[in-house]
Amino acid sequence: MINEPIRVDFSTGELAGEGVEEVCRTLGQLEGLFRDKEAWGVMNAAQLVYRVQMFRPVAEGVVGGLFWGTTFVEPGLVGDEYFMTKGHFHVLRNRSEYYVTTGGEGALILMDEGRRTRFELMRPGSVHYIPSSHAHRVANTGSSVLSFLACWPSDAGHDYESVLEHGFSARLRRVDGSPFLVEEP
Ligand code: M6P
Ligand code: ZN
Repeated sequence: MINEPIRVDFSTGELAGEGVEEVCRTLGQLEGLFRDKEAWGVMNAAQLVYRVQMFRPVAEGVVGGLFWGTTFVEPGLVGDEYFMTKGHFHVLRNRSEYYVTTGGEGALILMDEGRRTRFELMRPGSVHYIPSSHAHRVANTGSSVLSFLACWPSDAGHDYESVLEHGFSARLRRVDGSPFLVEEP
Protein backbone atom coordinates (compact mmCIF):
# COMPACT_ATOMS: atom_id res chain seq x y z
CA MET A 1 0.00 0.00 0.00
CA ILE A 2 1.27 3.48 -0.89
CA ASN A 3 0.36 6.35 1.44
CA GLU A 4 -0.23 9.63 -0.34
CA PRO A 5 1.77 12.24 1.65
CA ILE A 6 0.27 15.62 2.49
CA ARG A 7 1.63 18.55 0.47
CA VAL A 8 2.77 22.12 1.16
CA ASP A 9 2.28 24.85 -1.43
CA PHE A 10 5.41 26.87 -0.67
CA SER A 11 4.03 30.00 -2.35
CA THR A 12 1.15 30.23 0.13
CA GLY A 13 1.99 27.79 2.94
CA GLU A 14 -1.34 26.04 2.31
CA LEU A 15 -1.41 22.34 3.33
CA ALA A 16 -3.47 19.78 1.44
CA GLY A 17 -4.13 16.10 1.84
CA GLU A 18 -5.75 13.50 4.00
CA GLY A 19 -5.62 14.26 7.71
CA VAL A 20 -5.11 18.02 7.43
CA GLU A 21 -7.28 19.74 10.08
CA GLU A 22 -8.13 23.41 10.35
CA VAL A 23 -9.12 25.81 13.15
CA CYS A 24 -10.15 29.46 12.80
CA ARG A 25 -9.79 32.22 15.39
CA THR A 26 -12.06 35.24 15.06
CA LEU A 27 -11.86 38.53 16.97
CA GLY A 28 -14.87 37.47 19.03
CA GLN A 29 -13.05 34.33 20.18
CA LEU A 30 -10.02 36.33 21.27
CA GLU A 31 -11.52 38.23 24.19
CA GLY A 32 -8.87 39.56 26.57
CA LEU A 33 -6.01 39.10 24.12
CA PHE A 34 -5.56 42.64 22.86
CA ARG A 35 -4.61 45.62 24.98
CA ASP A 36 -7.25 48.06 23.71
CA LYS A 37 -10.54 46.53 24.96
CA GLU A 38 -12.59 49.46 23.66
CA ALA A 39 -11.23 49.15 20.11
CA TRP A 40 -11.77 45.36 20.27
CA GLY A 41 -15.36 45.86 21.50
CA VAL A 42 -16.48 47.91 18.49
CA MET A 43 -14.87 45.67 15.86
CA ASN A 44 -16.70 42.90 13.97
CA ALA A 45 -16.62 39.80 16.21
CA ALA A 46 -16.79 37.56 13.12
CA GLN A 47 -13.60 39.07 11.66
CA LEU A 48 -11.02 36.32 11.07
CA VAL A 49 -7.70 36.99 12.84
CA TYR A 50 -5.91 33.75 12.01
CA ARG A 51 -6.40 30.16 10.98
CA VAL A 52 -4.23 27.14 11.62
CA GLN A 53 -3.88 24.04 9.46
CA MET A 54 -2.47 21.03 11.28
CA PHE A 55 -1.24 17.59 10.42
CA ARG A 56 -1.12 15.36 13.49
CA PRO A 57 -0.07 11.86 12.43
CA VAL A 58 -0.03 10.65 16.05
CA ALA A 59 -2.28 11.47 19.02
CA GLU A 60 -1.76 14.61 21.12
CA GLY A 61 0.63 13.78 23.97
CA VAL A 62 2.47 10.89 22.30
CA VAL A 63 6.17 10.97 23.22
CA GLY A 64 8.54 11.06 20.26
CA GLY A 65 6.11 12.21 17.55
CA LEU A 66 6.06 15.48 15.60
CA PHE A 67 3.25 17.73 14.40
CA TRP A 68 3.26 19.97 11.35
CA GLY A 69 1.18 23.04 10.62
CA THR A 70 0.69 26.32 8.83
CA THR A 71 -0.70 29.46 10.43
CA PHE A 72 -2.21 32.31 8.38
CA VAL A 73 -2.47 35.63 10.23
CA GLU A 74 -4.65 38.30 8.62
CA PRO A 75 -3.37 41.88 8.37
CA GLY A 76 -5.03 44.24 10.83
CA LEU A 77 -4.87 46.18 14.05
CA VAL A 78 -6.82 46.35 17.29
CA GLY A 79 -6.10 49.94 18.29
CA ASP A 80 -2.36 50.18 17.62
CA GLU A 81 -1.66 46.47 18.25
CA TYR A 82 -1.12 44.14 15.32
CA PHE A 83 -3.31 41.09 14.71
CA MET A 84 -1.53 38.16 16.36
CA THR A 85 -1.83 34.60 17.59
CA LYS A 86 -2.87 33.83 21.18
CA GLY A 87 0.63 32.67 22.01
CA HIS A 88 1.57 29.90 24.39
CA PHE A 89 4.24 28.19 26.43
CA HIS A 90 4.54 24.48 25.92
CA VAL A 91 3.00 22.49 28.77
CA LEU A 92 6.23 20.49 28.79
CA ARG A 93 8.55 23.48 29.17
CA ASN A 94 11.58 21.67 27.74
CA ARG A 95 10.00 21.26 24.29
CA SER A 96 11.10 23.52 21.41
CA GLU A 97 9.71 24.29 17.94
CA TYR A 98 10.55 25.62 14.46
CA TYR A 99 8.68 28.30 12.50
CA VAL A 100 9.46 29.01 8.81
CA THR A 101 7.91 32.02 7.09
CA THR A 102 6.25 31.37 3.72
CA GLY A 103 4.57 34.72 3.04
CA GLY A 104 4.02 38.24 4.31
CA GLU A 105 5.76 40.28 6.98
CA GLY A 106 5.63 39.94 10.71
CA ALA A 107 7.36 39.22 13.95
CA LEU A 108 7.89 36.26 16.19
CA ILE A 109 7.63 37.47 19.78
CA LEU A 110 9.48 35.37 22.34
CA MET A 111 9.38 35.63 26.12
CA ASP A 112 11.59 33.58 28.40
CA GLU A 113 10.59 32.38 31.87
CA GLY A 114 12.22 35.47 33.39
CA ARG A 115 9.62 37.47 31.36
CA ARG A 116 12.24 39.00 29.07
CA THR A 117 10.56 39.64 25.70
CA ARG A 118 12.27 40.04 22.33
CA PHE A 119 11.26 39.57 18.71
CA GLU A 120 12.60 38.28 15.41
CA LEU A 121 11.52 39.68 12.04
CA MET A 122 9.60 37.22 9.89
CA ARG A 123 10.04 37.42 6.12
CA PRO A 124 9.57 34.74 3.42
CA GLY A 125 12.30 32.16 3.98
CA SER A 126 13.18 33.12 7.56
CA VAL A 127 13.70 30.12 9.85
CA HIS A 128 12.98 30.62 13.55
CA TYR A 129 14.06 28.32 16.33
CA ILE A 130 11.85 28.66 19.40
CA PRO A 131 13.93 27.50 22.36
CA SER A 132 12.40 25.52 25.23
CA SER A 133 10.75 27.50 28.06
CA HIS A 134 9.83 30.43 25.79
CA ALA A 135 6.30 31.73 25.24
CA HIS A 136 5.82 32.41 21.53
CA ARG A 137 3.34 34.39 19.46
CA VAL A 138 3.30 35.85 15.96
CA ALA A 139 2.09 39.28 14.87
CA ASN A 140 1.36 40.37 11.30
CA THR A 141 3.01 43.77 10.75
CA GLY A 142 2.35 43.88 7.00
CA SER A 143 -0.57 44.55 4.70
CA SER A 144 -1.01 41.00 3.34
CA VAL A 145 -1.57 37.61 4.99
CA LEU A 146 1.42 36.38 7.02
CA SER A 147 1.90 32.62 6.70
CA PHE A 148 4.39 30.35 8.40
CA LEU A 149 5.06 26.64 8.72
CA ALA A 150 5.58 25.10 12.14
CA CYS A 151 6.95 21.82 13.45
CA TRP A 152 6.60 20.87 17.13
CA PRO A 153 6.73 17.77 19.34
CA SER A 154 3.46 15.88 19.78
CA ASP A 155 3.87 15.87 23.58
CA ALA A 156 4.63 19.62 23.87
CA GLY A 157 1.05 20.73 24.61
CA HIS A 158 -0.26 24.31 24.63
CA ASP A 159 -0.27 26.30 27.88
CA TYR A 160 -2.51 29.28 27.02
CA GLU A 161 -3.52 29.97 30.63
CA SER A 162 -0.15 31.42 31.72
CA VAL A 163 -0.21 33.80 28.77
CA LEU A 164 -3.85 34.84 29.26
CA GLU A 165 -3.32 35.39 32.98
CA HIS A 166 -0.01 37.26 32.96
CA GLY A 167 0.36 38.31 29.30
CA PHE A 168 3.70 38.92 27.63
CA SER A 169 5.82 41.61 29.29
CA ALA A 170 5.72 43.65 26.06
CA ARG A 171 3.35 44.08 23.12
CA LEU A 172 4.10 44.72 19.46
CA ARG A 173 2.42 48.03 18.64
CA ARG A 174 2.46 50.42 15.71
CA VAL A 175 4.36 53.52 16.77
CA ASP A 176 4.72 56.28 14.13
CA GLY A 177 3.83 53.72 11.47
CA SER A 178 6.41 51.08 12.48
CA PRO A 179 6.33 48.04 14.76
CA PHE A 180 7.74 48.67 18.21
CA LEU A 181 7.93 46.38 21.22
CA VAL A 182 6.33 48.41 24.00
CA GLU A 183 6.86 47.23 27.59
CA GLU A 184 3.65 46.73 29.57
CA PRO A 185 3.22 49.04 32.56
C1 M6P B 1 1.82 27.34 15.13
C2 M6P B 1 2.10 26.26 16.16
C3 M6P B 1 0.78 25.69 16.69
C4 M6P B 1 -0.11 26.83 17.18
C5 M6P B 1 -0.32 27.88 16.09
C6 M6P B 1 -1.14 29.09 16.52
O1 M6P B 1 1.26 26.75 14.01
O2 M6P B 1 2.83 26.80 17.23
O3 M6P B 1 1.06 24.78 17.74
O4 M6P B 1 -1.34 26.32 17.63
O5 M6P B 1 0.96 28.34 15.66
O6 M6P B 1 -0.65 29.65 17.72
P1 M6P B 1 -1.53 29.64 19.06
O7 M6P B 1 -1.82 28.20 19.40
O8 M6P B 1 -0.66 30.31 20.08
O9 M6P B 1 -2.76 30.39 18.78
ZN1 ZN C 1 4.42 26.10 20.31
